[in-house]
Amino acid sequence: MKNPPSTVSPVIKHARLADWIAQIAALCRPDSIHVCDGTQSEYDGLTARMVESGTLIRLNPQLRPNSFLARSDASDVARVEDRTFICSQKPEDAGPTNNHMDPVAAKEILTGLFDGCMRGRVMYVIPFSMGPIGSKISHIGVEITDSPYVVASMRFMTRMGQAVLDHLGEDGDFVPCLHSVGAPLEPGQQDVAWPCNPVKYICHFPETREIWSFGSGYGGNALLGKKCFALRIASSMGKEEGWLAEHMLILGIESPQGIKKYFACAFPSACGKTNLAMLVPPPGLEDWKITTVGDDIGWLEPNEHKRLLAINPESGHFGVAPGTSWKTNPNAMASLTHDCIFTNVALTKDGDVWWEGMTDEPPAELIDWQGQPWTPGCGRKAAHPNARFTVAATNCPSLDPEWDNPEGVPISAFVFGGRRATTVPVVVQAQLDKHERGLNWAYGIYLAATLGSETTAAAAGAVGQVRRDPFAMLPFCGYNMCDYFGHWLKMEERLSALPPIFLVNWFRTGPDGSFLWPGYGEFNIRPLIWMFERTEGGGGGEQTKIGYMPRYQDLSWAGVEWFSEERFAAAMAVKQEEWQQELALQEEFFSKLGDRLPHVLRVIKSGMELEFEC
Ligand code: SAT
Ligand code: MN
Repeated sequence: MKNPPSTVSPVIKHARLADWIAQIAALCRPDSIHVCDGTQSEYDGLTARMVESGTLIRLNPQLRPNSFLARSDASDVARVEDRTFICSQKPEDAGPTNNHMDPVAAKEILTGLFDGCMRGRVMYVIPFSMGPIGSKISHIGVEITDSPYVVASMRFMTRMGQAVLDHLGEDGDFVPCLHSVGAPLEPGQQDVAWPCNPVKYICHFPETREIWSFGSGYGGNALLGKKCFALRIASSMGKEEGWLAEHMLILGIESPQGIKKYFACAFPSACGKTNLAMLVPPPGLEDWKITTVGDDIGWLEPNEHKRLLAINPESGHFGVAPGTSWKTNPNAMASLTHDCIFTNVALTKDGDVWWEGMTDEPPAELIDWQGQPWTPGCGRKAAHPNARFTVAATNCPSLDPEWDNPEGVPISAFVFGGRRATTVPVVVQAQLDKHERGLNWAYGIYLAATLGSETTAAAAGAVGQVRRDPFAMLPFCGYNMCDYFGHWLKMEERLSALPPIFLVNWFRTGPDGSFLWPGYGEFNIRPLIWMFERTEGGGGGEQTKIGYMPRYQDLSWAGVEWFSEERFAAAMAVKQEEWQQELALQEEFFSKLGDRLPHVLRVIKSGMELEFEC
């Protein structure tokens, strides 16, 4: 080892963990090693050093106490799906929707890239728990990273530090998560504010439960507890062990009578999950209460009574800033008033933050997300469309009292939604009269499996194209998508009561391109209330070709009497030609999935083709 690391503290009593740290240090050759204890003073020290080095800008403490702005490199602003790999032994276990790499070949390339990659830097060791420490549903990971920004962010997003080490004991299980920005410093070389590498690899080894991520410092590429562990590796753990790791927010909904339920809702990235999870019931419906368990990921497991219980494995929010305002999401705005990190938003003259949609009128001048002067007419966006905030869940006023309960919360319904300008109505329940229990479960899985959505800025690449995003898990399923559908189908045997499944679409537009449904804010309480009533055996509606749908009179319009029956009809229309097209697109997707696709999904699709005279 060229640069022997300095003292390791806290002391690691776990032999396998100590070995792994030593092995990675020998490979990456950092200047020193820092094992994170997760304390506030550690965080304060890290952020102070990042302010000194230019990675963070301290925001005006009068306006935004204990908060910081980070500006990423312009090339490192989102998840890189084409550089994300599932490295299973057999390519067919990664399946047709994932990039596959042979695990031995991947390790060889990665070992080459990690060789000496932390020279001139500190190697941080972050012990973290996904889920409440000690919960039966939780799992532990250890991330090694050379990015202090990642350490600071992981402190919000996970339970991390000494308590996790204590829980690990001398031989507890953990998922090793290795990360480097891939930018070693030569002696005397000046660092940049956001080091990263044009070469990127985000590799997952489901069989050995390891993650290796190289080259990016941004979001899901670098905060390895999130998409890499809590979705890709965890989905494959759940397949083996009989539970589910899902791209789902979890919200609590309480009726005026005081009946409380929890819904698990899956939407693709940047489709308003945070807004839905933090919804504030509008005037006329303030007797209803919505509370937040999580805004992005849910781990769901049947208990000994075959009841489905869920935890949010995260402990913070990494939310999309643009579009977030006191109008669209007051709870998020309240969360962001102190102790948070913003990435790639604009800086105001008085040292505060701004992004598109935060206020109706933009400030007269700003510094944009790349550090350039900005004025309203300049033709550029002030914040990057995938600009983010990172904040502790405990900052959120709508936080559910059970959010940290190690037992989890019982799930009463599943909601799946995409961003679709046409075809898909505001809300439909996956329930067809002709089906029995098992087949209606399978029908719900069919609707989730064929979910389509327009792409967003959350991933690098073109924005606005409809792609199939089954269960909103396309970029996050750590194994063969067909086997994943099979795993969901099998849950039927593992559950005594099957939560009803709903499909929703907040994004349908009229002929002039404007939204028929008023976006993804408080308005969505109306379908939520109808879904709540359905779980209670109520909720009026009618049978249609695609399921059970509310009529105009079945939703509450309290406070928004201006929303006409005609407009509702347009937002709910199930059109023959659109569904014929939709089924043709689904066929394309099914053929791509190949012959591991569960037969029942094909049978259901054929039934739909008959209905729509394809
Ligand atoms: O994957 S990220 O955590 O960067 C954000 C997302 O896509 O939801
Ligand atoms: Mn997400």
